[in-house]
Amino acid sequence: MSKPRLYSGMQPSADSLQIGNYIGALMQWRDLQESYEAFFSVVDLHALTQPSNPADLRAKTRRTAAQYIAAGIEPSRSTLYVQSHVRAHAELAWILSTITGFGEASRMTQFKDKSARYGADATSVGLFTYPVLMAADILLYQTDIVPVGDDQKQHVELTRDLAERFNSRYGEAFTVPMPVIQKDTARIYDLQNPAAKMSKSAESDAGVLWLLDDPAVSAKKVMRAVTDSDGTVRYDRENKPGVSNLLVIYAALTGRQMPAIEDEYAGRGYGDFKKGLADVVVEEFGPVRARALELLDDPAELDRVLAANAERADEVADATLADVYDKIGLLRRL
Ligand code: ATP
Ligand code: LTN
Repeated sequence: MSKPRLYSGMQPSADSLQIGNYIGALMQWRDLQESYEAFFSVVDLHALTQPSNPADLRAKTRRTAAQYIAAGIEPSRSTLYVQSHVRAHAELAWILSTITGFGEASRMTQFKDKSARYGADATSVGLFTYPVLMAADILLYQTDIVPVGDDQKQHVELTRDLAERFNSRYGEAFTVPMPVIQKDTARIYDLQNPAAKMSKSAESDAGVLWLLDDPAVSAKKVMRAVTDSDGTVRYDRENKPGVSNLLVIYAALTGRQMPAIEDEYAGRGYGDFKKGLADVVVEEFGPVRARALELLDDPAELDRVLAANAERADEVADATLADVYDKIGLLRRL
C-alpha cells in the first residue's frame, strides 16, 4: 500500500537556520519521512516577498537545502527540492487565485501583521497572495498532512477551503490536507529575550543559536543566556521563562524527560546546567554543521541532487496541474 503524503517547506530567509527551525521543524520532518511519502521544499518564490539581492537569495537557497540534508532529510527517500524549479507552483497559484475571495485573503493575519510592519508602499501584491502560492505548493502533491508552526495554521485552513471549493465546483482534483501543528513545548525562545520566539530574522543575534555557528560561539551564547535569580533548575514557563527554555532545548536534543534533567541538576547552579547544555548543543550541531559545510563545498553536486529531486516533484505536480487545467476548462494544447 502506498504511504500517505506529507508536504512542508521553509523560506530561504537567512544564511543559517536557527535551532528553533531544527527542533520545531527539521527533527519532526526527519522522523516523519519514515512513515510518509514526504515532499520538502525550499520556498524561494515565497522569499521574493521580502527584499533581498539576487546573489544572496541564490546563496541562501543552497544553504537552506544543505541544512535540510545535514539535519537528516534524505534526498534519496524524500523529495527535497527548490520551489522555483517546479513551474507548476506558479501556474496553480494563478488558477487558485481566481477562486480565492479578496475578503478571504484579506483576513490572513500574517498578511495583516507583515503589511502593517512594512507600510503600504513596501507591501506587494505578492505578499497578499502568499497564502495562495502556499496552497498551490500543498495541493499539487495530493498532500495528506502539513506539519507547520501555529502561525501557518490559518494558511492551511485556507488551503483546505480552496481544495474543497475547487473539488465541488469542478470535480475532485485535490486531496484535502490536514494541518499538523507543532506542539507548544517544541517552541524555542530567544536566549536573550525569552518572551520572543527565536527567529531567523531577529533584530539582534545574541540570543539566536544558529545551526552553522562555530560550536564555540554557540557554547558562549548558551553560557550567556538570560536566566533568573531563583537558582533552581526547574521548568516553570511562566515564572522562569529563561531556564524553562533551556530545559526545553536540553530535553528536545537529548530525548530525555524534563524531570530527569531537573533531578540531575538539583542542588547545582545555573553555571553547571548551562555547561551541560552547551556540551549537548555542541555535540548535536557539530556534525550537522560539518555536514552542511561539506555539502556547500561542492555546489555542483548539491545542484545535481536538487535537480533530480525537482524532476521527481515535477512528475507529481504536472499530473495534478494537467487535471486541474482540464477540469476548469482550459483548452488542451495538442
Ligand atoms: P523568519 O524569521 O524568516 O520568519 P523563522 O525562523 O521564524 O523565520 P520560519 O521560516 O517562519 O522560521 O519557520 C520555519 C519552520 O520552523 C516552521 O515550521 C516554524 O514553525 C519552525 N520554527 C521557527 N522558529 C521556531 C521556534 N522558535 N521554535 C520552534 N519552531 C520554530
Ligand atoms: N509559509 C511557510 C513556508 C511554506 C510552507 C509551504 C509550509 C511555504 N509553502 C507549504 C508548509 C507547506 C512558513 O513561513 N513557515
